[in-house]
Amino acid sequence: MTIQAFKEFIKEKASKFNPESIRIVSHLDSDGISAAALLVKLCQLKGIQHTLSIVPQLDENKLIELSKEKDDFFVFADIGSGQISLINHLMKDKQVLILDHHSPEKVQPDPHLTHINPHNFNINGSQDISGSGVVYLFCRAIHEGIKEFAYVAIIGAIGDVQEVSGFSSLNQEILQDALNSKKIRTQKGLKIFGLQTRPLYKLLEYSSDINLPGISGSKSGAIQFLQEIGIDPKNGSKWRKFNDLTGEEISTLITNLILKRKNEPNPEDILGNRYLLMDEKHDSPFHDLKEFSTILNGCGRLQRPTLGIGALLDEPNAKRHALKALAEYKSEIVQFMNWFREERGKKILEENNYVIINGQNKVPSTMIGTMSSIISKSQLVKKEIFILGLARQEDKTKVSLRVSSNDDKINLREILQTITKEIGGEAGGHKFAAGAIIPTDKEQEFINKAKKILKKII
Ligand SMILES: [Mn+2]
Repeated sequence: MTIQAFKEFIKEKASKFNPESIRIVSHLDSDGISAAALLVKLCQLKGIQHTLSIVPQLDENKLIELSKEKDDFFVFADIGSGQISLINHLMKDKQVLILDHHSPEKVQPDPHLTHINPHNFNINGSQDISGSGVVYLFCRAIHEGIKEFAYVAIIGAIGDVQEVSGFSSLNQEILQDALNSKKIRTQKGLKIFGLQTRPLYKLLEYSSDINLPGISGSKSGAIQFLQEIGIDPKNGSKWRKFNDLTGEEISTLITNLILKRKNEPNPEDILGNRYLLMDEKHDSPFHDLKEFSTILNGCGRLQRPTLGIGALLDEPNAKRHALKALAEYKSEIVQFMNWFREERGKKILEENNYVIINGQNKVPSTMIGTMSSIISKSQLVKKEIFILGLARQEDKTKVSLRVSSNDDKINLREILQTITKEIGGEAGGHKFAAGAIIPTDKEQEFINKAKKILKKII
């Protein structure tokens, strides 16, 4: 019922959508970039003029700035639901449409504002639909031609970590559109991180998400295992990667990994879904939608989101440059992960159940969330731990909170909101990945309060 009501609501709002030109304002991550690409496509299909801004977040200053622009019609995508009262107040003279899936601020939108958000229909916006998914449903209600691009919303959902052994609810419906359009196909594959990039033995050695007895954490164990099952880990002097394996070798590998795990609760848990773009060659980085999503994040973090949009709209030049951005992004990540390792025991604060990284001006604000996520998923820290990252962004400080735990009761957004309510700033995000913007002179106070709260949980 709720899904039906949500779709009816979207349909009704879509039927009234008839602007000559729009200003698209979207979020600087894979989901936001995917959302923007869908809106650009809709504008192309409908002959609507458009301009575009991609922003790291929507705060008061940004809204004041936007309100002074000459545009009459704004579409906020994957962003805006947390700022209803600011938008009510600051953008009175504009038409505003919000297409978002973040937890909304509990405020009635003024008549100049149309707010479309799954949470208002009891649909779980952290899992069942992404920002680009909401945009997709809206665009689909206006023009059927957008169905060709359903896979773009799948990339966005993957970017927001909504794919957990498949998709649920509205995401599942969008996936069906993507499959029907024959743009993508799905395939069961190994779900080990770094499949495209790491040498095979490292892939197995660093398999932090899944346990491979005798192999996880052991270089010699990984190499010996490969030799035992008849897969040469090397080709001449070069370490082989997963992509170098033949089809037969891949099935041998998978069978033997499952055998190795015969005493684990779910031996087959090494297999996950892959979503593959039919038009891309099998060795193209754009072939696998998970990898595509990483490329979009790279474009965003390097402040070149339009390359990501171009890549989604299949522009060869943009795709070429997006790959360069990905390479740069990866080397930046390596650089800041090295910084993290060097500063342990120095600037990094570690206690039983938290790690606090105060990056100040040393870590870019566009990198701190990614770093916190990577650390929380890595073997650098133990399980059941919070990762709190801070970094300066112009005259403010950006905060990211992650957790490596499967405890359903933990709600990171609420933790950050509790603190910002006391010391100022704005918090948003999701249960398992949340962020905030605080005044820089409150950094220390924020850290002190966070320590107290985090100590009490887990
Ligand atoms: Mn999102």
